[in-house]
Amino acid sequence: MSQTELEDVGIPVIDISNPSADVAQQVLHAASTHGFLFIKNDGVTIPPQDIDDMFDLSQQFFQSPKEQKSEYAIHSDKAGGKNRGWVTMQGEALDPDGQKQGDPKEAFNIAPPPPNGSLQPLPTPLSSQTPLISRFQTSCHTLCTRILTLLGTALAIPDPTYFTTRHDQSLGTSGSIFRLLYYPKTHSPSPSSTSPQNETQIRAGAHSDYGSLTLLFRLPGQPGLELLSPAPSTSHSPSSSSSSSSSPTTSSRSWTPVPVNSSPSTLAHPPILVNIGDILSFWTCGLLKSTLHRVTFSGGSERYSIAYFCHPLDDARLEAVPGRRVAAYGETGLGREEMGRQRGNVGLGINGEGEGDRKRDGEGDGEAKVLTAGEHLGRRLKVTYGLDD
Ligand SMILES: O=C(O)CCC(=O)C(=O)O
Repeated sequence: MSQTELEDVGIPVIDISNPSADVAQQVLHAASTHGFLFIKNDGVTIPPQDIDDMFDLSQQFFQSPKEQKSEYAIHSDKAGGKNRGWVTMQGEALDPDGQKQGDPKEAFNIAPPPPNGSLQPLPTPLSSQTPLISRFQTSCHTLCTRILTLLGTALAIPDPTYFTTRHDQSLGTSGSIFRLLYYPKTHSPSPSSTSPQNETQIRAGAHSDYGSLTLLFRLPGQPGLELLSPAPSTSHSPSSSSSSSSSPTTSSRSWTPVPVNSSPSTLAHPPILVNIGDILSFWTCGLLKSTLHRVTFSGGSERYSIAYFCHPLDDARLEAVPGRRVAAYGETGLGREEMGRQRGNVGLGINGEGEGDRKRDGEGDGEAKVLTAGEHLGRRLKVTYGLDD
């Protein structure tokens, strides 16, 4: 059996080591219901020893002096430019409306090397481990490419390489980011502390991911990730498109924990958590779910995680992929609603575009503006970090 259902959230663990039409449908089903799935770790594609070594390296880095980390501040020239480098505590807000203070966490962002180029400048101790970092990035990208191939098969996209050519890192630059994350203890032992040790805090605000796929690695005994349960299922048929009753309600949705290892007794290595990002939602008219998630746990604990945010090449256009299934979903109420949310996140109107965009770009009335992946990421980062263009 290649699929194990988790009783708590129902996120399946899928074994993709023997890809088939059935496995592709399993991946599509999870991606279009939860927006999350676990991939069974085959022990080879991303070797468990590399995962352990990356966590050790990450701990060494985050425990290094603050002055050393801040020399490689996020977006700085020294760290290699935009979206690369160290994010200090509360240096970013994933949910700027809900988290006025910024997220209580640190991060370090590493971009893939450009074609024929080398890795960005790295601080100690990361600089002494560039073979491990490069290998890890490449392994993550290989796994993402396999998942994208399965999704393309299940969606019956006429060009089977549609997704993978748009993620071929030898052809150009992309917004992909390999990210080390550290959530330090935040409680103060002083009796006057306003943040008691056991009080649960939001450590990464509610957000969906900006790229196409995210791989997430966590440590056993360090829970905290929660996803917003899917909207109640309503009719997906095109005929429901004009009915307001096809819109999901949010009242029955709730935050649900995502386990680190769903089945420790049967899985030798924790499975790799995968979630769908905004770009796959754009490409599939909302059929694939870019699900809101967040991190919460008590201020008395610390936590590490590692993420690989896989993005298409910067010049990839975010228009609906060819194929009947995606086109049909785009006509449904759920598809329109999701596209409205996605377009709103990047300042575009629902069917046309934002006022300023149409005038600036001189496009036709009512014609929806198509962003490239690079433009989309630029708009998302602007909100997260308050960056200028
Ligand atoms: O740390 C985690 O488990 C999740 C982090 C996350 O969702 C993110 O950085 O986008």
